[in-house]
Amino acid sequence: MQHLSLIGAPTDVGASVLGASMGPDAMRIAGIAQALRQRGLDVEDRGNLVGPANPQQAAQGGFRHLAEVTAWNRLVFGAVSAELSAHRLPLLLGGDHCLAIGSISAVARHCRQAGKRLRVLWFDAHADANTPASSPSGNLHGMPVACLLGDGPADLTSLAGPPALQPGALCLIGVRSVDATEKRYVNDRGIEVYDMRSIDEIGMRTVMTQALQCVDADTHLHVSFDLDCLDPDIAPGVGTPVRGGPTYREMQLCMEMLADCGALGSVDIMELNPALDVRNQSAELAVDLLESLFGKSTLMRA
Ligand code: HAR
Ligand code: MN
Ligand code: MN
Ligand code: MN
Repeated sequence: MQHLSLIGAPTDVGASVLGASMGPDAMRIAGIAQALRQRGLDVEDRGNLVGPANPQQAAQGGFRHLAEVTAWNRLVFGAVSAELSAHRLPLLLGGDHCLAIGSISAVARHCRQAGKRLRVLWFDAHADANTPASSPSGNLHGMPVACLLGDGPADLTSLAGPPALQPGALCLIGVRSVDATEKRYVNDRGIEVYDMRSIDEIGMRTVMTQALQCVDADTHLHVSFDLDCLDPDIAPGVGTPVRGGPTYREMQLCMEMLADCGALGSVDIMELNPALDVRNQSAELAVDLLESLFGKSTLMRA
């Protein structure tokens, strides 16, 4: 039996648009724990972490709310580390995407200790690869990719000691809103990216086959899912929607292929903003996709 722990991180300190702080409870209202238990998983809901409020201040030195973002990421780092040590799969309920710094730093340290190779699939409309020098907004949810690669404020780049990720461990999927500085950052480092154009051209099946090519029995697969990756027609409850994202069927296929690869070790489900949602449909969609990620299939498969 797979053992799974839900960790709520109710904050929007890394974003401009308020409301992602209500994401964890909206996913609970959509029945996340019950749905995953129906899949035969042992699910513990650890409740919500308690961290600092959002001070809603302007950027200073290139970023907003560094102290609060650091405090939240330390909490997430501790909570995710505890679940990994207990051989449970942490499922982080965001909260804005800056919190992936804490979760992936914890996963990276766990992999170093366990001698496992880490693979991170980052599903997002955005590249999240700004640094304080390049960020147009100062919002730290636009910088987690760079922080995890070692570029950003030291408080955030060194949560796990050395940088959490090497560029080759990372793969971005679904991106379609990338700042010029981010484009250079990603290309200079040779990061594997499947933007919407490549999904259009080669199809989601080939994208996922390639993204999972290096995954083997010694790999810990981390899925960091920013719900704004999805087309806003089906997932309106996000703070920074961008038109032209993957369809429901494309994302279901992604989740099913991830389930089949058998290497899933940890998950972030981020940026759900119930204040912008329509009758909790984005939360319900997130739960639906998670069911597929944890093995729900239409029919028995050989
Ligand atoms: N690239 C822009 C910035 O850095 C926008 C970031 C949008 N936020 C996210 N990221 N939801 O996934 O401000
Ligand atoms: Mn383990
Ligand atoms: Mn993001
Ligand atoms: Mn995004």
